[in-house]
Amino acid sequence: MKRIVTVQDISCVGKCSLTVALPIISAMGVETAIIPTAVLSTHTMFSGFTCKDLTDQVEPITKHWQNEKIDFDAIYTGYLGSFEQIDLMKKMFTDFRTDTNITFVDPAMGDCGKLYPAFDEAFAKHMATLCAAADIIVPNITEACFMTGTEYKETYDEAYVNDLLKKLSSLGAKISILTGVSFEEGKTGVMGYDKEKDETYYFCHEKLSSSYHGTGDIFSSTCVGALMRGYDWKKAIEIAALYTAECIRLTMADGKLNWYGVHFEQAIPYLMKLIGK
Ligand code: PXL
Repeated sequence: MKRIVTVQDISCVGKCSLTVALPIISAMGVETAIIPTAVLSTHTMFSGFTCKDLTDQVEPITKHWQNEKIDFDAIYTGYLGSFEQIDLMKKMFTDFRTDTNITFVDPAMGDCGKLYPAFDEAFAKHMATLCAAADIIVPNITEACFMTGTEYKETYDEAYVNDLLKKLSSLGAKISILTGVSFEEGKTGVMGYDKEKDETYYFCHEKLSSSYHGTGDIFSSTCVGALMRGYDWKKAIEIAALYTAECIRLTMADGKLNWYGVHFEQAIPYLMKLIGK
């Protein structure tokens, strides 16, 4: 069985970061170690959330693991809350590098042209330095624009997306995957670029009319799980996109106003079918 470690916050309510990564990757049959970077009462889109920072725990935890010679097939970072946490992750990538493992960065920082309340442009530029150290990165268009200093556009063409992918690749990652890429009404998808093979791949599917919080984390977690199950990155993004869309479909079908997160739990049987389990 493969073992990964994911490093992100625990938002106690809100179905994002560790509370989706841990169940999804575990359900995919992959051992999932965690480093919680902070404990929040909810994610930061709520007002009045509490937050206990755990940055000072990261080094003692990783040092212990090094003493115990614990290694990981993937290191996956999500929402990080400070410059210091980004720097600690860069160190962790170096300290835990093996001949075969992968580093996967979801630079969770914003959406729809805006950064989340806790972040500014300097933070996005610093996150770009973590992306530079990763094998695979999965920003959405907003995050990619902030990291590369590109103007954010609501409507765009393939040339704009290709340009963004090239700029992301020049940061340093081997494979750059842009989420939320839509060229036609009613469709959305993901577009990836493998710099070593100079290969681009676009997977698109039906666009659902609602958008929910935490879907980026669901996409990334599923992608890591699928990579660990042996799928190549192109198949992994297909599986992740289809599962995320199904989570949204089930949430919409529920009919009740859902002001946080999606019903990812109810879509787990579908995910198992996607990975042939
Ligand atoms: O899903 C991204 C995310 C994760 N963690 C926290 C957040 C957010 C998005 O707002 O606030 C704490």
